[in-house]
Amino acid sequence: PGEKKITVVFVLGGPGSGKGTQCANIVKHFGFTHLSAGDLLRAEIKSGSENGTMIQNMIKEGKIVPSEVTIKLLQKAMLETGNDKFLIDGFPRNEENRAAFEKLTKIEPEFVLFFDCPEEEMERRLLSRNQGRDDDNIETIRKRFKVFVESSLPVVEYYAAKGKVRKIDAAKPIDEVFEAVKAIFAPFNA
Ligand code: UP5
Ligand code: MG
Repeated sequence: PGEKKITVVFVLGGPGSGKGTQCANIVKHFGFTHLSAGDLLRAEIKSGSENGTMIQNMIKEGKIVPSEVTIKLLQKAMLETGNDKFLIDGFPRNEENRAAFEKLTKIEPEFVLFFDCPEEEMERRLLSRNQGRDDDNIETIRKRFKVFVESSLPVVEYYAAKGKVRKIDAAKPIDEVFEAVKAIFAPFNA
């Protein structure tokens, strides 16, 4: 009572499905703050933190970093912004991430925005991204796809069973994907 309600949307989808690209569009139109768990972890590596080497090795192998590390970074970023509407991009990636976030923050997502894209299209995008990411090589990309199917899709299924998933065809051009995204966020335009 009296507490400001925090709105969280989890943005999920395979590697290269367009999460970051579409989050940038949502921020411009709907006043959310974009928190990419992957970006926060990469910033942690660059900062020279004691966890940096461990995080770097896990990302290179496409593995999921322990939730306590990721959740701490997300919580810190949420507090720092002062906003009350967040897009959490690329998290939770497994059942343990999901349960730990809920337990520690008591936050339930408003809904899950799920970008559905075939692997061959995601692979094409990642191989032509050229942003110097350590994990954008074909060996790591295959590992990322495997982890996504085995560990992350079950999280999407968990929320689908609760009626919370808004699925988007992410194989279309960027502007067409955003038209579909806009329709889902329209209620937040008030
Ligand atoms: N592009 C985008 N949309 C397009 C479209 N509709 N048509 C054509 N091209 C399109 O897009 C990727 C590329 O495709 C870009 O060049 C873009 O222009 C183009 P982007 O928006 O960057 O896709 P995104 O889904 O964000 O891809 P990303 O590679 O960031 O997804 P991942 O989920 O693989 O990466 P993330 O940074 O979330 O995680 C990286 C690693 O960090 C994980 O593998 C894991 O090791 C670790 N991690 C954790 O351990 N825990 C976490 O909670 C999060 C990450
Ligand atoms: Mg991304």
